[in-house]
Parts: sequence; C-alpha cells; structure tokens
Amino acid sequence: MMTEQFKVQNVKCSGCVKAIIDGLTALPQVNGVTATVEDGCVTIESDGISRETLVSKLAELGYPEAESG
Ligand SMILES: [Cu+2]
Repeated sequence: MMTEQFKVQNVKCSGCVKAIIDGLTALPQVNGVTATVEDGCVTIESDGISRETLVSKLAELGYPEAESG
C-alpha cells in the first residue's frame, strides 16, 4: 500500500470532495481517497499507481495540482 498526497485547486464544497473521491476510486489501483475543502488536500491510498496518473486524473476532474511554493 502506498499513500500519495496532493494539494489541488478548486475544492470549494462537499460536492467537489465527492467528485474527487468518486473519480479517483474509479481507478482500479486506488483503494482509498480522502479530500478536504479547507486546504484542497487529497490523500490517496493505492497499490502503486503513479503520481502522474493521479495528477492527470485530478486535472481531468477539474482539480489541477496547486502550484508549490
Ligand atoms: Cu464544489
């Protein structure tokens, strides 16, 4: 089990959180997802899915990774 964490943009309400959770758990290797409205933090437990795949899926859902720094 691997845990990846991302800061993403556009998380505004519980509907966004649900969209992120539903969208990412649809990926076969993803076992668990949590997301928070307050800071746009998304945590994903998976069987080794790549960060690139997760980032592109989040962007496709409308939640691109936040710029760091
Ligand atoms: Cu929303």
